[in-house]
Amino acid sequence: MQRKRLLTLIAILVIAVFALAACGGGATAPQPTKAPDVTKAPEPTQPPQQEEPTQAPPSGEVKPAEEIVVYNWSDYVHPDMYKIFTERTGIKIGEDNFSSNEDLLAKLQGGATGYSIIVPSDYTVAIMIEEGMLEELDHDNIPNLKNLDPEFTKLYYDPGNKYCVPYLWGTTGLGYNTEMLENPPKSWEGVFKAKESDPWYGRMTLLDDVREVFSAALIYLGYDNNTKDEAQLEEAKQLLIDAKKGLAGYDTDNYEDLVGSGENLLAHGWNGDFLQAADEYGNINYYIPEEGGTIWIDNMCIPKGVTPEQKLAAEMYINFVLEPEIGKMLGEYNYYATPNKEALAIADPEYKENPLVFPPEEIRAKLRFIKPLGEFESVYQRMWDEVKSAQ
Ligand code: SPD
Repeated sequence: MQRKRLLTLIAILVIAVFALAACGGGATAPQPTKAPDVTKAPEPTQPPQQEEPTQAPPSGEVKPAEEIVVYNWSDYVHPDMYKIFTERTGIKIGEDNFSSNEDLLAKLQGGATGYSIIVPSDYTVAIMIEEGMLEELDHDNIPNLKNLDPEFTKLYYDPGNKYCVPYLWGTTGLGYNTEMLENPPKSWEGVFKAKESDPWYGRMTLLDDVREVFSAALIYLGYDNNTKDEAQLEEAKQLLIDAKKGLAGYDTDNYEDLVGSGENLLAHGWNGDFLQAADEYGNINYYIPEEGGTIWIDNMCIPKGVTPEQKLAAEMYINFVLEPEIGKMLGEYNYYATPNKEALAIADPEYKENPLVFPPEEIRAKLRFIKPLGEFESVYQRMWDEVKSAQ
């Protein structure tokens, strides 16, 4: 009898200790936060195990298409994302790539069809909505919209996410080879007025992107990067023409690899592209020059002209991307910032505390959005053509 009471007491004590441990009752010191090292990658994320089906196709007459094509920027998905989605839904995903918002716009305006999801940046979404180029989203098919940070549901170009869902956001600045360049230029002046004695002279590239390049030049000159003042634009154009002699070229597709391999030392480009390449080459860093840079939000949208079946499959894919585990996997792999608050809640500290992915307030204050300019967009394009064709 006494032994039985003793055993019961021991059992209660054991259960209590386990319960306390499970509740985190054990005292542990908070981990100190350390500045993230951009040259070292966090461990690749394990593809999440399926807990529940992504989303049962809504009952009704429409069945999702068997295959859809996403028209996206290159290197902008986690390598397992499409596979996981296909395993869950049976819907296959193909991908085609564009290099700039202007290329995407021109292609669709030129009548390209076959894409069920496109990924334009903020100002291009505004243009596409204005031109009636996007389908309205059926929010009933995208219940994971609730996972978006509220900040991303009130965007100037699409309040209430009527036409699109933010995918990732990032910044545009300069990346450099840390082994071959000890002191990269702090100011855009080093890019636009490079001297022959500068180690990066002739070994740097600018993005092949009209609005990004003019934004950098206008920010350097102290002007609004969305100016409609032709005299300011002329000045920026002349600066860009004079800067050409110090450039290896304009490049949007391989600039980070050319910096990593040491062929170039410095490049204008997107934060996540440099940080992904830093994983591969181990010798790249990224920064925003002292005058500032640009900030942007890329979005998943459905172009007009898709079939109801493609639209449903596209909405299922958008809903899938909004799952917390998928959002975490996508952001951590690409080193771009997720707009998904539930993904962020479960993300690794190394990701969410990386100031090159989530810039601190003093840097945020120096970042500018590229805005839609209506008819005036053609003035930028004309000046860009003049820059590109100048000898
Ligand atoms: N490799 C993915 C790059 C995505 C860049 N999109 C942003 C463009 C902003 N002008």
